[in-house]
Amino acid sequence: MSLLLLLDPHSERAEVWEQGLKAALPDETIEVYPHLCDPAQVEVAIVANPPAGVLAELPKLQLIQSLWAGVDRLLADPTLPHHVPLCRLVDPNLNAAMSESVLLHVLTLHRRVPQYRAQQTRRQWKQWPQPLAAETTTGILGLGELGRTAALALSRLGFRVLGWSRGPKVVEGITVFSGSDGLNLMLGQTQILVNLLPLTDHTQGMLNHDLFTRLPQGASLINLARGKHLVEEDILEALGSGQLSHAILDVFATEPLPEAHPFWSHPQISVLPHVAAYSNPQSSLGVVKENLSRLRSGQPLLFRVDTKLGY
Ligand code: NDP
Ligand code: OXD
Repeated sequence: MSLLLLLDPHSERAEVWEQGLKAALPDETIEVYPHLCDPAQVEVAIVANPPAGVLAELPKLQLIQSLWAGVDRLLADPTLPHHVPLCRLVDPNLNAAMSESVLLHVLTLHRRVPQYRAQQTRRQWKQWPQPLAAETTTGILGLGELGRTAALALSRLGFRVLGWSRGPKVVEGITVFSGSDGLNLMLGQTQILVNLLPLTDHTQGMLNHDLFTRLPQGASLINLARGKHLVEEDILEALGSGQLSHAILDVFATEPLPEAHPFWSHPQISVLPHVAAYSNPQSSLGVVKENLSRLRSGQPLLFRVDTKLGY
């Protein structure tokens, strides 16, 4: 069985993945795209945002294993071979890294860091009220692997945490909503909204004017999922009108964010270059190994994507 590592051609970490994969699987034949001897020999593709069209050219493919948690770019490839199982990355280290990001950004907003930074530029000494975490309500869109872990971490810190998922669920200490009525109820109480939804036909563009008006005035947004969840003109309008006070954005419809983009210099937007949680070769290759062994022994694969639902 031959394995093919297929990465985004602009990946800055291609070498780390290649070395990690070869060290984790010393007995396998591993090729790295585009240096490929015979496409007909490839049975497993280990991918991170591969160029569109390549997977369709591997006639013996039996497994597509994503090194990313989100598979929206893979599913957007019209030539993706849908008969081949697609599995995504789930990894405790990714959950831990994402929870750190969520805690960092929620605390930043809760303790008014952007406001104090702006005061500093004006040499202004002004102290604002300091509510405790228990007096602040955070709402998490998406209570999957990453959202659930982050919600629990916020709750441990004392925040009141609400969460929204597609189906109803129970998460200890978190008030969970689902459906559009549930979303309304959650938004009406949410002061800091965190997006950790997958990008699907249902979630694309949902961070829009209509959603912002359902939040209390002065609420803030943290988008750590995908740029296409957000309608860019609508966030600019909501910040300008005071409906929202600040947005921390880690992901963008176009990445890297173009130099001339208005987000870069907006005083109420903090821009981060898609760094909320990196997939870590050391820990995530464990999942790859496990799925290879399951494929060989005919056991059910871990973390298989439902390509109809899109996550
Ligand atoms: P999961 O698939 O584990 O969780 C997805 C959650 O979203 C589930 O709770 C699901 O509900 C909910 N959901 C999906 N569709 C809907 C819908 N239409 N309405 C309401 N809820 C919905 O994903 P992960 O937690 O592993 O990852 C989430 C996303 O985070 C990834 O898709 C990726 O885009 C992003 N990400 C960003 C990173 C970064 O560095 N910025 C790093 C890693 C991931 P239910 O539980 O009912 O199925
Ligand atoms: C992912 C990401 O989906 O890094 O894993 O965004």
